[in-house]
Amino acid sequence: MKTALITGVTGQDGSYLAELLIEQGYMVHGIKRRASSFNTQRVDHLYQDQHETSVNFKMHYGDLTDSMNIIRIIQEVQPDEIYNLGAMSHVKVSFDSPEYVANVDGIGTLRILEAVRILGLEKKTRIYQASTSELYGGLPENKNAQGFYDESSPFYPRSPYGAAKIYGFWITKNYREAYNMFACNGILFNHESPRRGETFVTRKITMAAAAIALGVQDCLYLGNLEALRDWGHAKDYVRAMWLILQQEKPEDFVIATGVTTKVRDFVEMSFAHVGFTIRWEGKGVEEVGVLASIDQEKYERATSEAIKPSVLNLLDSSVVKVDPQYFRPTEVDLLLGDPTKSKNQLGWTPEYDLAGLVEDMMVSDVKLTQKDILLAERGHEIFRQSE
Ligand code: NDP
Ligand code: GDR
Repeated sequence: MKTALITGVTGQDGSYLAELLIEQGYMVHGIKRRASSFNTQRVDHLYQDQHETSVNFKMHYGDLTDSMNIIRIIQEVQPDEIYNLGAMSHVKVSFDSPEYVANVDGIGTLRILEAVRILGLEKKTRIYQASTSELYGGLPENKNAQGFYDESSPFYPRSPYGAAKIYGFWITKNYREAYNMFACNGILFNHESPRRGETFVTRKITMAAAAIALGVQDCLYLGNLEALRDWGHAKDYVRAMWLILQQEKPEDFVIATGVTTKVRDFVEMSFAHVGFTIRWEGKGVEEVGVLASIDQEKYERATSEAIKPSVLNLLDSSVVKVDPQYFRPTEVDLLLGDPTKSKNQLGWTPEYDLAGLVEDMMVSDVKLTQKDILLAERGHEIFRQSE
């Protein structure tokens, strides 16, 4: 039985990866942070009573800012594979806490690599580092001749997050070259899912589209509608992480779909799921998305409900508005990855396309909103902070 250690196991990717590795027969250890409220919702279904005999999932309290803790956990677990997914992963928030991000996302990676070395596990332990398309910064002149970013495109990070992750990228590569360690970067483009954090743009959109359709929210406020992202499904992307560590030689790989889409188009696709057509009016910060029509059949299919009068009242009103507070001091305008190397060498192909991703997220968020409405009707208070 192989043993894996996942940092960031309570996050979107960590939870899907833990499921995948357990399915593959691994003993999975995860690092969770101590918090004053529950932060393990994404992995609660994997929890096992540690008194059982055949336990294959275990969590340890820890933090990537704490070297001693990292060394102790790795010493105890003796992992065959480490997936370093822990990070402060929100690009906009990284402008508010740049030092913390450097510590966790940058130096945190060093702590993992150095712990493996200190413990003499260089030969045994393979390491996956969660690198990111944010390293490219979206500079048009750095794309390859076909218009994509690939493994040899130059980096130009545009945020404290990107700057911290670029250290993580290079220190991983350096430990591979300096100490002959099996340490690899997956340069993953954006990937989303029903488990995506609520403040990333796709999830913010699908949650709002569901809430507006069900009559519990009037408007969705967004920043840059023109940004283009190469969006895939997290379930497909964690499979690529695993494949990267199963290769004969340690190498870095771009994981992407090769298709890029505007934020505004993701908005249209999400609302279309519940039968809403959006008409854009105005320009710049004055631009609004007006609810132009509702397709009754589609609405009923998506919600199993008749359209409420309060929802019909929204016709011709602005259900999407631009709020400059969501603009970033420096923006990454366009990301588009070339997955040729991962397709050829890893044999990786995504199962979900963008339509399938939107469908999966919308079905889940409609259900979640209906559950919230039901609970609220029965007197339970629901607190969902929309950002
Ligand atoms: P999430 O934000 O969903 O999860 C991040 C995880 O890191 C959470 O488990 C979080 O814990 C944990 N974490 C945060 N700070 C610390 C810390 N100081 N010490 C230990 N753990 C910490 O991110 P994703 O799952 O989406 O992404 C996984 C990784 O992949 C991240 O490193 C991200 O930067 C990177 N990445 C993500 C992409 C994407 O599109 N999703 C694309 C490319 C790279 P808690 O739950 O307590 O907050
Ligand atoms: P990103 O993801 O910054 O690409 O980082 P995010 O979903 O936050 O933003 C994508 C694009 O949408 C624009 N945008 C908004 N973004 C947010 N969050 N909220 C808004 O209201 C909004 N309106 C428009 C953004 O400006 C941006 O252009 C994600 C993270 O998962 C990183 O950890 C990961 O490394 C990269 O993807 C690849």
